[in-house]
Amino acid sequence: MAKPDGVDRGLIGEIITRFEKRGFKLIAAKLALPTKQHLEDHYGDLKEKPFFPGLITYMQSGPVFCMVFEGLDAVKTGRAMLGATNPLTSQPGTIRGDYALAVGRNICHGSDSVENAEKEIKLWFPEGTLQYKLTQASMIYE
Ligand code: DAT
Ligand code: MG
Repeated sequence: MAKPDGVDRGLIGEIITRFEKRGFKLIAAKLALPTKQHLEDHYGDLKEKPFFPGLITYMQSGPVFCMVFEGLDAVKTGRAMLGATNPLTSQPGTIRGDYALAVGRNICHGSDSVENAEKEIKLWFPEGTLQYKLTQASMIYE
């Protein structure tokens, strides 16, 4: 997901491009203005954290762009492409390491486990995702 700062800073295309070029297949995408309740469901495990109210305010400060990418080890590889949560420790070459400085403005979200990815896909895309074949699949996978 491109967070409101990622959308505002014109980074939707950059994020999609990085995942596309890596070989991942986009199977769902949309802009959304989530409600407070929706974000509290999304970040339910962080409810007790001191930064939680600020996180929800930030996440409601503008539209987010939600994406589902499919491919080999998509969760683990996707997290590596995003970089560490705090951009100050994100490696250069990662999305956060190239475009962000502050942990509370880290421009993107990525599911941290397959289980959470499944939950988040259901939460953000109740209408489901699209299944199709990339004609280049045999050039991406052996
Ligand atoms: P991630 O987004 O890398 O999965 P997380 O799930 O631990 O990280 O936290 C969700 C978001 O909350 C994170 O992207 C930015 C914000 N956040 C995390 N730790 C924070 C902190 N110490 N201070 C401020 N915001 C924080
Ligand atoms: Mg997380």
